[in-house]
Amino acid sequence: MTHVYEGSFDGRRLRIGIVVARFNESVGMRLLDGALDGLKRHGVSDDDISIAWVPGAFEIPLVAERLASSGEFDALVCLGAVIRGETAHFDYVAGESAAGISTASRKTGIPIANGILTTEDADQAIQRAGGKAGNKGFEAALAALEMANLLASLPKPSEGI
Ligand code: INI
Repeated sequence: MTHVYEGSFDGRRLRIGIVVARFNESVGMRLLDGALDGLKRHGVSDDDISIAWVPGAFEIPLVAERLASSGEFDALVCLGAVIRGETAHFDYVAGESAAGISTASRKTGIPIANGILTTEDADQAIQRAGGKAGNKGFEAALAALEMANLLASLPKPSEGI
C-alpha cells in the first residue's frame, strides 16, 4: 500500500504566530489582512492567533525563531516587503530574512511560511498585497496551515538520528 502524505488546510485547533515587519507598513498591513483572512476562513480561532510586529524584515528571523522554539505554535507566518528601489542593502535584507526564516524553521521543526515580498518597486509590492497579483499574505497563511497538518501526519524523527 502506497503512503501519500498531504496536509489539509483545516485550521481548527492550530495555533498560529504571525511576524510582520513595520517597514513599508501599508504593504505589511495588507499582507496581514490577507493572512488573517486566510487563517479565519480555514477555521483558525482568533484566540489561537498571535501577532508580533518587528521594525523590518531583517528582524523577522530572530523573532520567528523565538516564537517557533516556544512550543506555543504549530506554524508561523512571516510578512513584510523588501523593495529594491528603496535601499542599497536590498540584497542583504531580502537574503538574510529568507535564509533566517528557513534556518529557524529547520532548527525548530516548526513550519514557517515566507510571506516576505521582494520586489523591484512599491507598485509591484502593492499588487502582491491584495492587488492584481493576489495577496501573498493569504497564500503564506495557507502554506502554514498545510505544512502544520502535513508535519503532524508524518512519521516522528527516530531517537538518536
Ligand atoms: N526593511 C524592510 O522590511 N523592507 C525594506 O525594503 C527595507 N529597506 O528598504 O531597507 C528594510 N530595511 C530595514 C531593515 O529590515 C532593518 O529593520 C534595519 O536594517 C535595522 O536592522
